[in-house]
Amino acid sequence: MFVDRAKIVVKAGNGGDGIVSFYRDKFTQKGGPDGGDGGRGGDIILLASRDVNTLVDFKFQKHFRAGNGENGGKNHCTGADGEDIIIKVPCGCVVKDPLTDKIIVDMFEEGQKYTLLKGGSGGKGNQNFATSRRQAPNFAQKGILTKEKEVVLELKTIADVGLVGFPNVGKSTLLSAISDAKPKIANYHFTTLAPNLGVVKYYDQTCVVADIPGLIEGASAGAGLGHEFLRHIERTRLLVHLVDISGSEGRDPLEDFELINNELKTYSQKLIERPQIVALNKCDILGENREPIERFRQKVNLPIVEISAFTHKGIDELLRLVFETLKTLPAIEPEKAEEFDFDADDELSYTIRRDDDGSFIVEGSLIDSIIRSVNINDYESFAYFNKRIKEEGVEDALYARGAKVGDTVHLGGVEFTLE
Ligand SMILES: Nc1nc2c(ncn2[C@@H]2O[C@H](COP(=O)(O)OP(=O)(O)OP(=O)(O)O)[C@@H](O)[C@H]2O)c(=O)[nH]1
Ligand SMILES: [Mg+2]
Repeated sequence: MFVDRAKIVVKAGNGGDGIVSFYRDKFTQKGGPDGGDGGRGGDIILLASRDVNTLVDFKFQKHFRAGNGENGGKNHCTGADGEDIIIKVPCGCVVKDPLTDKIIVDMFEEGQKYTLLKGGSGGKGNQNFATSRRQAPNFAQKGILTKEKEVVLELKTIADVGLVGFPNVGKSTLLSAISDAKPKIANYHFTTLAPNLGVVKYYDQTCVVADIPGLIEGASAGAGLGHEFLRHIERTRLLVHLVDISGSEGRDPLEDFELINNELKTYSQKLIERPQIVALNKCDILGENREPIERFRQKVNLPIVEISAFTHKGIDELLRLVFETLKTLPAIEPEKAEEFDFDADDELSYTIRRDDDGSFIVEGSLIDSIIRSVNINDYESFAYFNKRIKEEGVEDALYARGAKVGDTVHLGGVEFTLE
């Protein structure tokens, strides 16, 4: 099964919580704070690898969760970090946001790594919050909780040359003649159902050639296997347009040629502007009859090579021309990533609940975000914290929930009295 598009669900690890603890031993009744920090959550990392060439694995495994950081321990112990998850994707895998269709990253090169999601930071234990005035801090920070995200993976083959043409014109035969690839070849239409790649060597040069399923009239509107596979030659530098010049199936080679070009154009202007070399295949069938070749040459003003993928006639000339042309063409560039922030759409929110002892507990991403940007040890910073809480309407919300002056409030691990 060839799969070139998949949607996966990923989640980085939560940060572990910092803890509240005080040193105790036989001789020390009230030791200093020794609550350790939480560990960092694991990241979700993508790795481009030539070991994989389809996205089929993601049909079966769609969920990836990195490990959570462990909570801190007594005696200044930092919690263990969560384990990263490395997801192997084929080279040429473009990662997109399903909501905005923005390109997050193009996994272009073998070995390329990309951190898709960062694990949540661990919270600080109470060991961090002791000051000369507050020797027994009774609070610690929570770790950051991460959210599940969806991304779309789309495989866009990276090849130097794309082979296009009608079904049965000999594209796969040509690929097997010039490269190490062993595609299926047979005398019927749509033998090739998924792109085949082959590495072609010519003296000291190499290039990658992609053979795709045959196109027919109306492919751009879904006829035959449709034009879906043209995506796999979008990133080529050069097209080799194969024509059955023998007309062995009773079609006119010139009409075939124009028809395929029309389909390319309908798919994308860029594709029709791509340099083309025309390979007139199955010349062996024509024998001495040069009439169809001359007729084609009169009408088409492009580099034309007469070949037989079957007998290998003209193959060397074709390769020479292909490599000569490639030298003049710019390298393939990865697709540009667009500015994208996974968390941009996350609404910062909070909830208020009442504890058994009557105190109020305020929790949520808004509180986490405020508290993390504040150093509670520092007076000015703490004043900023108070100001933000007011500005965001948390104080009003507390009063609306029935809180009164003098009530205790727990907010992001900080305990204070409403005044
Ligand atoms: N006589 C002759 N037959 C050829 C030549 N090239 C290919 N063939 C035959 O044409 C038929 C189709 O070849 P394929 O290579 O499968 O054609 P294709 O273009 O890949 O076809 P699809 O994958 O269906 O699009 C096979 O029977 C080949 O043996 C050639 O140069 N001369
Ligand atoms: Mg084929």
